[in-house]
Amino acid sequence: MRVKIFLAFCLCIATNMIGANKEKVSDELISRLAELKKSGIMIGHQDDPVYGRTWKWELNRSDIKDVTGDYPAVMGFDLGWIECDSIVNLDHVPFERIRREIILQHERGGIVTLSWHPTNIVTRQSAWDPNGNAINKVLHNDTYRKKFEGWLAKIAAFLSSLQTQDGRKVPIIFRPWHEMSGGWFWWGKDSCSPEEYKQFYQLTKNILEGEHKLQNIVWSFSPGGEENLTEEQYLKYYPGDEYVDIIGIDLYDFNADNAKYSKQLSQNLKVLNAVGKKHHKLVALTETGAQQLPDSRWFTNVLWKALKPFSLSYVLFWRNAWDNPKEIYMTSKGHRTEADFKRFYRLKKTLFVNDLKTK
Ligand code: BMA
Repeated sequence: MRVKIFLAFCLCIATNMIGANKEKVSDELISRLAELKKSGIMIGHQDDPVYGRTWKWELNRSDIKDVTGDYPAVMGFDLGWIECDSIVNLDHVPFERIRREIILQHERGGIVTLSWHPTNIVTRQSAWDPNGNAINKVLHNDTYRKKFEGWLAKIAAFLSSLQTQDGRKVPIIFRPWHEMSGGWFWWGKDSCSPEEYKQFYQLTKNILEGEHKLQNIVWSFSPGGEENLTEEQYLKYYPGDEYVDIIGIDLYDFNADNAKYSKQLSQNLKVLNAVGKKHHKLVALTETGAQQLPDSRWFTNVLWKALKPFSLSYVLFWRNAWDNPKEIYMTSKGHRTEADFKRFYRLKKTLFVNDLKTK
């Protein structure tokens, strides 16, 4: 009997020790991202495997795979409308399908990043309604605080449902409350003060990790790019080193103004790299693209020339919207950029999912 008690005691100590040393899956992802950065820049695409320029909802398809035979290293998905208990997101992609694609991407060795465009919590209009003083209400009014906590419970349920067959949680990069330096979202610069924004971001993390005990989130902070950005400006809404793992910017080549885009991208990435070094954070171009891709050599001639000098974790191209021909940001079969994208694919430093398998 005594021997049995002793053995049980040892087992208990051993289990606790293993538990204490066990790394969070989010920390494993952060270490892996730091390692991968040494090999090159991972290429990503929003909604890549669920629809493309000329198709939607097919399985095992991707505009990038149609052109290169390979999936992107990073896939982005959006959780907008999960807060309303909708079964599809704001772009009509079923959440079941998103869950499935996240797990598939993880199993093939790829990375996943999630954005969230929730409806305005006060006005119930879209994410692009800056009215209602929503951040202040979530922070100081019990009714809205409760409502927000309810929303995060739904996010938590979804994130904790991301697991492989053997029960391991899938780590993801979560990028909530993005582009706050612009005034178009209800969490943006015209709707709250920088202090309120920081508290709101911190609250989000504290609830998801403190109350819901999620351990699979890598946190990303991504203001919009700006002309002549300074470090101080970049950090205006920064919630703090303990809340953020990856810093990024969202910057687009709108109106086919390649010169303006290249100049701004280089200048902004310089600032971002300096901030990343000082704060020991990974750096990414968290959203980008040339709207409608009028320039057939844009990928190698414009984007890559600007990106090449920098050490970045990843770049995420925005979606080839099935519902809006204006929102085309990625190549596809038969598109004028197809040949150039193949060249972009073959560059040693651009990483797609096959390049990650062994790493
Ligand atoms: C925006 C646009 C919208 C879309 C949203 C979420 O930038 O692409 O059309 O609904 O992202 O994907």
